[in-house]
Amino acid sequence: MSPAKIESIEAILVDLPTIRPHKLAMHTISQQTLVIIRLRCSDGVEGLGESTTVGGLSYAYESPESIKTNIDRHLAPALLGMDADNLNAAMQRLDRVAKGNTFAKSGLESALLDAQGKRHGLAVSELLGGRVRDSVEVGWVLASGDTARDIAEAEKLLDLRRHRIFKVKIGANPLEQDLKHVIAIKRALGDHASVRVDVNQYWDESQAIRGCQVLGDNGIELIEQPIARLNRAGQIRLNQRSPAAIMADESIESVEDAFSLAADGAASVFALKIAKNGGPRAVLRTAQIAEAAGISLYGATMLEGAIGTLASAHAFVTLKKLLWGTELFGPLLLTEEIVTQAPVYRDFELHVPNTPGLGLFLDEDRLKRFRRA
Ligand code: MUC
Ligand code: MG
Repeated sequence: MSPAKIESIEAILVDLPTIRPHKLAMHTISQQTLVIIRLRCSDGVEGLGESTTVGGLSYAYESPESIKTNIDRHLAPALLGMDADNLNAAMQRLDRVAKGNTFAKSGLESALLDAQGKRHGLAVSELLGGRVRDSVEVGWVLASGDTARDIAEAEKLLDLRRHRIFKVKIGANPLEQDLKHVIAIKRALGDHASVRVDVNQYWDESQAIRGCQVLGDNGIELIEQPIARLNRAGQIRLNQRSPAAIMADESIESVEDAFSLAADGAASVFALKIAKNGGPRAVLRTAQIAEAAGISLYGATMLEGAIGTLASAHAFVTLKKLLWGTELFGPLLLTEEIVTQAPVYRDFELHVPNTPGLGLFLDEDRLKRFRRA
């Protein structure tokens, strides 16, 4: 039998409301735009992927609309007619056609993996070499902007046994106000929870020196991207002096970034995002760099819906160590689902299906209702 070919690729924008405003330093999210990829093959198999970003153009250099345009105009045409099972050939062609564009490439790589898994009856985690666990711990992000509301939200989620890791979004307010906010949350939750922060690059080095010291002294375990990704020398200095671990997030926009951060000693934890590396296989290359360099790992998100979340999770369950857990909570922040079976969250963990592909199918009625006209 001749090998299945890639026959068509569709990138679909889907606008879904969030359960509450989600306030990051640079942008408040009250609606998330998913970029869903449908990749159809000549044997009738369809693969699903997701190329979602956060906050329009305020977080990264690609917006949902530019991701869709670049897929429609440049990336999809380059893949049509190729062998659907040959991911090496497909991804190498995309790297020739497009510099960067890791969000678009991540959705396409995920869709190829989903199709391959469905075709051969294997879960994506098995295609990636095999899982060493069936579930991953999932933290929650406190980002209502209000201290009392964040504490009440965290206490409720602890009671429900849904999350015991909380990342607090800071950076938009004056430093001392943000420090008071985080310390109040940590005092209220005590030893029942791990509390971390994400500054989204909003401090300068002088603020970061004080911020990291005070937060570290008050039991905050992890400080994500305190200063600008471009200030590499500052990141190295902070990583040497902060009492709390420093995690690189925005600093990693490619596997090569991960290598140079590791070589420079600019972080002791890496946030792994399939979207920032170019797919589930690409993110595992970053994980391998980290492992070789003695850097620990966190399974991060771009607030994807079910498809991108499970594409990430299938990669993360193959890792030897995932010391800092994950934040694969994207589907829980959305009020609506566009797949037939929502991902399963139970006892602080996301349970990763072991059925073919990603283990998901689209709900066509819901997709029709929420897709952008
Ligand atoms: C980021 O900066 O980490 C991930 C979780 C969240 O709340 O925002 C995103 C982006
Ligand atoms: Mg971050």
